[in-house]
Amino acid sequence: MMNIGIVCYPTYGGSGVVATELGIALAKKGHKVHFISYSQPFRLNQFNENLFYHEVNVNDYPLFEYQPYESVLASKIVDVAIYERLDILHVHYAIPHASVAYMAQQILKSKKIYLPYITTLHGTDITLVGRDPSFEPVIRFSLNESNAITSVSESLMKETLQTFKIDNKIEVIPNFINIEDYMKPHSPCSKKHYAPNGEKILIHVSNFRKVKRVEDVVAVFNATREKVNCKLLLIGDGPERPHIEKLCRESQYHADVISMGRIPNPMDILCLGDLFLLPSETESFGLAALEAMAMKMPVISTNAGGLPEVNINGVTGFTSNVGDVNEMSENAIKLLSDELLLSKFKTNAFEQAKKFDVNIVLPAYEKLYKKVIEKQKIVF
Ligand code: GMT
Repeated sequence: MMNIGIVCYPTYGGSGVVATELGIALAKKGHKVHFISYSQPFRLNQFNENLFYHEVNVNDYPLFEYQPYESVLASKIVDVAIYERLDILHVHYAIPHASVAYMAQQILKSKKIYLPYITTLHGTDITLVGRDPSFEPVIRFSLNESNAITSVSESLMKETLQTFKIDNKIEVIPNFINIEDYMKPHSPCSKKHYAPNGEKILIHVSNFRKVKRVEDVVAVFNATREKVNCKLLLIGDGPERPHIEKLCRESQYHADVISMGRIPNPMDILCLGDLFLLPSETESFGLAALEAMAMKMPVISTNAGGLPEVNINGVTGFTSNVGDVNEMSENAIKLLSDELLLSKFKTNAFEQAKKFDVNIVLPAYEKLYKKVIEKQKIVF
């Protein structure tokens, strides 16, 4: 069994969710997992004797316009590595975690302790933020220094290799779900609450950032609602939410849209849905789509980034070019007005989700950890 440090963002977002679910799954297998973050990751909401959480607190000082979070995080990693005897550090999201991991590794080396680190790329760390020249040299360096790099999709792996000069190999380990969790009974409220007259339920879950193109969700819903009696549930919160709610209020179908904000467990709502909408500008993987599919929901998404690796066009849902709301609406109407077709797509979505089960994906991470630890023992 290994002592594993995990650094991640605790906020609502795919990378934090994947890091937390990975840590929980590793802990259940008997590994000791130490989360290091600036607040408790929101999905780290269960007890396990193998799970530990180390909070990074940055003290305020009048001199700082920007608090030196990276320095404090590096110091915390050093502390945890020494006293908890970490075998490996796994950082999720390259910025700034990969360069902080490198810094911690160097400090530990000076104390004759060797801590290998693995960087998992999640998407916007490469596709949006990472491209920014103000980050590029640091990202490239800290990726090349990583003892291993993983990417959550083939598409992100290729994009990273095109964007940065990376000499290191990038291993694709896709995101995952625990399919067993999705097979348990869920909803605390019945479908009738949202769809009293048997309306179909469309769902969108995201952090309401521009990249999610939530206005396209509204456009697809409005066009679909013209032909099919349906409701739209919007789950999540973020910078675009006020603008989206304004759009919905101006629509003739405003009474059919429910904007719920963040909910503790999306499964409680996903189990009510008939169709999931994810019209993102870019999506390295689309964990939200996979979670919906695990709940037997077909997906209407774009074909951007890694989405086609998850949502198979014409099988588990449909994929369209970014912004093609007409095609997305036509596909939504086609699915929702044909019970047989909808039921077939629901089954297909579930079957596809099973391929991303934790029991299939987790061993790939464990194997990589062992390989990296063994290799470093030889080098050091
Ligand atoms: O989608 C976001 O804005 C959040 C972001 C994150 O880093 O938390 O999500 C990224 O990582 C997820 C987990 O690997 C992927 O499923 C998302 O596709 C990816 N988001 C983008 O690429 C926009």
